Amino acid sequence: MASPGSSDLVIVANRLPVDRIENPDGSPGWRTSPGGLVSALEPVLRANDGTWIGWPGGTESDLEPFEADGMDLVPMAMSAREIEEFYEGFSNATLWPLYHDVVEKPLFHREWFDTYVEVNQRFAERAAEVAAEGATVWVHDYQLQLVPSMLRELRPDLRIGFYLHIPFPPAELFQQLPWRRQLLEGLLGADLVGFQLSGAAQNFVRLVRQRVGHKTHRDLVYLPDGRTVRAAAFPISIDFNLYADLAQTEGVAARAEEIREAVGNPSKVFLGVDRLDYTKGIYARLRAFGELIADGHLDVEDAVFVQVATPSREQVEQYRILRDDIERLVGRINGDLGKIGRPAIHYLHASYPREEMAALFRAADIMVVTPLRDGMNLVAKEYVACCHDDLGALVLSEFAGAAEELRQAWLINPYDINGMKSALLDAYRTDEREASRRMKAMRKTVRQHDVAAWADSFLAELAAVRPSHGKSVRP
Ligand code: GDG
Repeated sequence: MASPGSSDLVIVANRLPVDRIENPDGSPGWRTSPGGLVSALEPVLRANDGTWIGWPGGTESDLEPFEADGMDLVPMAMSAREIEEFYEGFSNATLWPLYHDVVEKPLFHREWFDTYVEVNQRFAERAAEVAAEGATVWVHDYQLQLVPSMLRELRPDLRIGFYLHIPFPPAELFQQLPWRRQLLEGLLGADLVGFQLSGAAQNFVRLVRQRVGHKTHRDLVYLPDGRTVRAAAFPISIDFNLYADLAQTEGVAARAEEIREAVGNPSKVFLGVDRLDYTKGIYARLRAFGELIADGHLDVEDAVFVQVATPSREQVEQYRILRDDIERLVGRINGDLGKIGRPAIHYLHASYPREEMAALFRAADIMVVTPLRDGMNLVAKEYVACCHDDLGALVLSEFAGAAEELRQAWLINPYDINGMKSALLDAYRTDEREASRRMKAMRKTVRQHDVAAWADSFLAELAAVRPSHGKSVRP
């Protein structure tokens, strides 16, 4: 057993919550990158001598642990080859498409998996050094599925939780993976395996029964060594108050007005905000909007679509192809249907500060979220939180995890273009009473189930598995 460190709570994630910046004196520094996960975990990390282990981006080596915003951060170096094979390769060109319904063909390369094993081993070793005796270690996401079992091997005294942010596929798809058994066994190193939805937890338990041969009962897996592993759903959320408050600031209100003005003050603004990813259904949604204009149901003087596509994974080939496809489509729709000063679609390939996002949400009458498959989709919840006057309509794919909670959205099947067109039109034509009835209900749901509640419930459940084992984490 490795000798223990001093942290009672260790977060292990592919990325550290920081970005490289240049200090005023020219020296390199760090800035914490705000995100839901950080804001939810920061208070628990502080209360428990917590440490966050992850890759800070880039290929710098010789990085020393440092503190940022009161959090202890342990940077993991990544070589150019590891970025290519572990991150862009196995994580984002094998697992990502496989876990998202194979909407793109997953690529299977043996050397990518070997590098995935190496990188996971290094993360596990670092966590084993940092964690105190009996500490809680919470491992995040698909890049690190082998870490739980590797870590348990090194430190059987730890309480280990794992959370998957993306969907967990049905057995019929997961089975394709040449390394299916290794991944299942990797996850079984945890005491608690958390998923966005209960269907994913059920997929996992069924696969463990079929492929690894362990006994299972409901959400429990019984291991031969007497340990049990629980698989359950913990739908992730956002910091509701942060978005609700931000949307009501004067600056954001004024900027929202400016945005509406800039797009020609149409009667309705449609909005899409996504990482430029083939799972997000951007192409189909823009096609549906374009057809509504071509059919004469919508007029460019009256309705405009703003699509923010945040640059993402630009080194992965499928992402480059997707970008070209979408840009060709936007060009064609605007070329065929736009007028001088009145493009049908305002397309922005860029990323913006959070205030600008809040202003866009506030400026939008109809938020269009149409993924082909999505673990949760936080954008849908952020929009709801920003609709401070209860107005605004959400068109939401049934295949986003968020659809299980946001039942009052206009739910659509993103593969059904006609269905999507009629939902867009319905949302466009809805009266204020109906929009407000739906939005009120959704705001109540997101307010009650915010990201702090998510983190608390996961950690409480983790503490409840094997209560006599390990220290407990203070809320
Ligand atoms: C994965 C799962 C699951 C986007 N562009 C900008 C920006 N964003 C922010 C959004 C939102 C986040 O990034 C994206 O989260 P999503 O949930 O929508 O999607 P993924 O990135 O695919 O996240 C997903 C999530 O993990 C959490 O478990 O919900 O299903 O796929 O917060 O607002 N933020 C800023 N500028 C941008 O340009 N500031």
